Amino acid sequence: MASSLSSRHFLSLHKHLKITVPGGRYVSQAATKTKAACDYDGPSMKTSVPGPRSQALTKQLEKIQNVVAINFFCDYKESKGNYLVDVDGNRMLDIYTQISSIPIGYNHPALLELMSVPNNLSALVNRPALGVLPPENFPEKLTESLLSVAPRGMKRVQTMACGSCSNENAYKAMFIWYRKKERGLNTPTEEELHTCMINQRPGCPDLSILSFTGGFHGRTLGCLATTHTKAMHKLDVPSFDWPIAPFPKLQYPLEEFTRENAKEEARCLEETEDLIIKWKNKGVPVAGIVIEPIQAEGGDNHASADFFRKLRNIARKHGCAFHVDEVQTGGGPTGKFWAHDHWGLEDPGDIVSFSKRLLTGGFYQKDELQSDKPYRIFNTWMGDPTKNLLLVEVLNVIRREKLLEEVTRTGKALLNGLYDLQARYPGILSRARGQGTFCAIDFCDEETRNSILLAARNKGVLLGGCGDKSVRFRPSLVFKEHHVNIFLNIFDDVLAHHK
Ligand code: PSZ
Repeated sequence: MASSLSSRHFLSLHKHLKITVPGGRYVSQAATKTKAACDYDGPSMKTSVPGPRSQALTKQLEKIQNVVAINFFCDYKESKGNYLVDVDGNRMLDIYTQISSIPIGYNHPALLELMSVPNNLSALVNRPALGVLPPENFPEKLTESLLSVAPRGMKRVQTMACGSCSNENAYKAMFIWYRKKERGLNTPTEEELHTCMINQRPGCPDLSILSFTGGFHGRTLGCLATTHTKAMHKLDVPSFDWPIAPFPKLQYPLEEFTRENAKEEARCLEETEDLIIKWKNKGVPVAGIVIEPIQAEGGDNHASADFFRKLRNIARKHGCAFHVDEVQTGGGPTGKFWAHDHWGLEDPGDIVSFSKRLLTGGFYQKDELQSDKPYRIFNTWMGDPTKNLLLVEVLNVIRREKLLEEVTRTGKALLNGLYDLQARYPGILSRARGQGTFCAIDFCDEETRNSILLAARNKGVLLGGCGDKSVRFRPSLVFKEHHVNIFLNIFDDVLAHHK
């Protein structure tokens, strides 16, 4: 499919992109020498993906596990910067980064150096039960890492192993907080202590967490009750009858549809408040509201800062805890460290959960959400202190290299590039959207999306799908404008040759 717009039009759309004509090639600027040392200079493909070695390994693993989701096998030693290398020697520009969880590229020298310090070896080989026997430097490393980027109004953080278990425990913290409020200074009754042991009321009270259509908060039992992305994730698993409010369905670009979008958001907020009242009247009050600042798995759905500010007020008004799930948005991809920083609130939430780019899972909480008794929010590992060591270095690199500013700049180039492609392939692409490099674009249908993703991968660009027919961009924070141009050129070729 050839470009339907003239090259001149193409140029005038986005002047700041360095584009040459004819053919609308996006020019890749050479990386500076220091950067090149921790990055390759482009994709390099030897076989189609998965190649023969990956296929052989998949057969081997098939005897041990379900392998249907395996894409290919990786050579993590050879991977570097923005490039993931596979076991067949293919080097791909990685714009998906292990489902959005590599903060500063593969094998960053600062992290390799840290792990080569002999003193850190004992931390690697002796994984502690952090809730009972933490190492000496644990408070110091938490202060240098997670607390140094704590959301406004939060001074307490609890680490956990993964995103799901962070949310699962955060929900428990909200329920415990809610019952503490209701009980006041009274101690639990004998009846409560007895009935909770047999999963009955009043010890196991009727309380709920309000979530949103299209939300994703994990796959463990409690989290799954608030996850509403794919039926296959939920089928056959018993769940709670908790309220599910509509997440706004906005039109993009957001700036062009402010009036329509504001109306849609007002409708969703009104329905949310109605549900809170309805569940209270049913005797199942909403203890907490959980929401992603940008719905990721659900298809990269955005809502305005105004929507979140109003929702936060609704939570406060009805005495519900407000849980911001930053598992996928946290750690800088939107151009601010937390996506909720874009809301401009002094009091953005009562709980903020994280994982992925933060390397360790966990959640920040307001003082009053902290449980009063030991072992109520607890498990064996409660995180992994080696991840805190690494996170200190990751945060140093983010600050030193001003990576959040870089993300904002790169994100603009990426989104403008997507607008260009969408204008040139209107039959295939639509709804380009994003904040920072946290971008997405829709395809005409799922089949086309999937076939273009595979074709792009064979040309050395690794991307992920989300929602029904979207492609999402989740590069690491060291993804620069010249990487955007490499992507745009390859994607343009793939689109031009489609069908
Ligand atoms: O298919 C899956 O299970 C996937 S693919 C991407 C995710 C899960 N994301 C995880 C995630 C998330 O995006 C948000 C907003 N909240 C919670 C989670 C759960 O984190 P993990 O996967 O670490 O349990």
